[in-house]
Amino acid sequence: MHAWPASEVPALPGKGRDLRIHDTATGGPVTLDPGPVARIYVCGITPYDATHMGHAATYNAFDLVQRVWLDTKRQVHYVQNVTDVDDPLLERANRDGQDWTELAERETSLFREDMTALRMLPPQHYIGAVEAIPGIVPLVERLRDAGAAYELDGDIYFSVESDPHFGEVSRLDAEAMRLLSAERGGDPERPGKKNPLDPMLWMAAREGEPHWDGRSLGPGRPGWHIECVAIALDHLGMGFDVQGGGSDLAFPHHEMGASHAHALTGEHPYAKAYVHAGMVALHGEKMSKSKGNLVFVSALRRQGVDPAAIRLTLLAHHYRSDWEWTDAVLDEAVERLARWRAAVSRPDGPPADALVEEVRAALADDLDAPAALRAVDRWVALQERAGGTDEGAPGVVSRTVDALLGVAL
Ligand code: 5CA
Ligand code: ZN
Repeated sequence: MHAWPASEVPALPGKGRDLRIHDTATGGPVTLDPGPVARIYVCGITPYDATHMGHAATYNAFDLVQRVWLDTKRQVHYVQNVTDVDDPLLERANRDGQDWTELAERETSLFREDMTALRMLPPQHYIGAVEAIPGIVPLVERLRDAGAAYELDGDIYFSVESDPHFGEVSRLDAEAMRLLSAERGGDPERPGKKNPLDPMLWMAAREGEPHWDGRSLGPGRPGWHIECVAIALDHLGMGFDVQGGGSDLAFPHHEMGASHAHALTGEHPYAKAYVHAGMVALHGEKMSKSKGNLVFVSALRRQGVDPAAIRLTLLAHHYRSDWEWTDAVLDEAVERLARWRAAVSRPDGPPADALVEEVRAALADDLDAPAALRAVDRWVALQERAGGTDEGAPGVVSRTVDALLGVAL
């Protein structure tokens, strides 16, 4: 499917820095050394209740990854999916008495509009689960034929024991895995499975549910994890640089995805770093579709909130921390945006060369956007207090904020 339009990324003077980022699989920082083309896969939305601030915060984190890479003069090969068929989507469509394909299309369009408004760089390949099915079926057949998958009443399950690296992404103990599996789309209680954690690869057609030709698998639809693996392997191949998503995807989604890919290719690793964004909460609880405690990007836009202020609110929080969306954090960003805009609207100002390096250094150090904002705040405060005579400075600040933070002043 098509993605959304890209905003221009201005080139900055000097040279960008290599990204050091926290990797869930090693539990510490890794300095990434991508080739001339950096490769990133970011898990996309399941298209209903989009785009809430939790979504926006997670996509903001991976937009920064790309901006740091672009600043090092690398190209970025970015792939994102849309889970446009899955249990929760079908459940929501049924609940509301609407056609699931219409729901998915409408919400995906809204997501595109929100991403455009927030100036998130688009993926080069934006792929729906449904359009990926012809590529998924042969992978499941291969896993089954290699003995890494088995049948249970017509459904096909992946055997986690087929991957010696299973568990290395999330590094959780068996009990924690079991609890999270039940919570996040797995079925550890189903009798007859070899291991309770084994995830479904192919679900045989159910009465009244959509299904597709699965060749030797029979009619059905794909499991969740194999969807992302099929798309990532097709467009990026093994050993890509970053697998991204929110922290709720570390287990089971990214753990299972890595295992599927290891079993399919015999290669390791699937991704060089597994990067996870913290959870945004509202009223003390994780913003989630199931609880319905959501603040939508589109609702704020309709109320006239500048998308740049929404983006500054996201940037004011470190991507790895869990944080709470409140009116106050948005108000602070609105005020900051106004001050920044006034400061760069003057013909001259204090020198800005050091600022470019400060913002670069902050982002290269595990995407420390709050530190980057503080650096800009310092320049703005100096401009407000004393001004300066450097004619190019306001332009340099404006282009730095645009190129590295995605905020147009
Ligand atoms: N379609 C799958 C991924 S393949 C999925 O998880 N979709 S989603 O719509 O539920 O979430 C999309 C992205 O937003 C995921 O990376 C998820 O981790 C992230 N996300 C969901 N809720 C929050 C939240 N409250 N805070 C931060 N990120 C969130
Ligand atoms: Zn995914």
